[in-house]
Amino acid sequence: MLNKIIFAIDEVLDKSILDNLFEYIYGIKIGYPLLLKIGVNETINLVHNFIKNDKEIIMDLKLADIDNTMKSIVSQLEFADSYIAHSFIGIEGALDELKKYIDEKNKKLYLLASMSHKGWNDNFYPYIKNVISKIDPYGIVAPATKLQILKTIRKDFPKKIIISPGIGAQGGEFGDALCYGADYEIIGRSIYTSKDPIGKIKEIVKLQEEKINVCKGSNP
Ligand code: FNU
Repeated sequence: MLNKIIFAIDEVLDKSILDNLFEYIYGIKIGYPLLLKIGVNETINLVHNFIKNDKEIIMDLKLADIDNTMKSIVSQLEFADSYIAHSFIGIEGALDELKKYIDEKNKKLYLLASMSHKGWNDNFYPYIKNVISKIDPYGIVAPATKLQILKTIRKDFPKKIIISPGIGAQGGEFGDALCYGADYEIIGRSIYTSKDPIGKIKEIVKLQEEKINVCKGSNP
């Protein structure tokens, strides 16, 4: 079975529902909404089975600060495997030290290359591309709502893991980002607002599989 979903948990869920989704999920993405609603310890309890069984836990706080502050944040969230940071903050005194710190802890850094909302300005992409090239993160976040920029980012970084939000609630179609170069699709509301999250996730996996079968071998 295809295992290409990173579940964005931005809402408090029943632990049993989450555990039932386990086999369909590659990883979990956690951000401010959940951390602020239930706190760090409750969050750890909620995703305990995923931590124990080595599913990737991605901390999406879009770090964008000086090195010392970002390192302090990461040090308090060590249950995560990976951390997302903004690229626009630049290298010296920010991403260089953060990358070193995350490497020392054997964790992973994802850098944002472009965002999924309409107002994000991709004219800055050449600058962001340069930062990403120099920092050499584990992975990149790129939007499923803008497939041409996703395709460009994949071309520019052929070996990086690309994770892609903007599917379902934000308008991207399930499976499209996988066809345009993403390794995983980040999906939140489409799953957790569904009355039947398990049924919904099964349906999404099927749609992803169908899309991949069509685009496989072709070059969208
Ligand atoms: P859903 N997210 C996003 N766009 O949506 N990290 C970005 O460009 C980005 C993100 C996150 O819409 C967003 O914060 F860099 O409910 C949310 O947690 O499917 C998730 O991806 C999308 O959730």
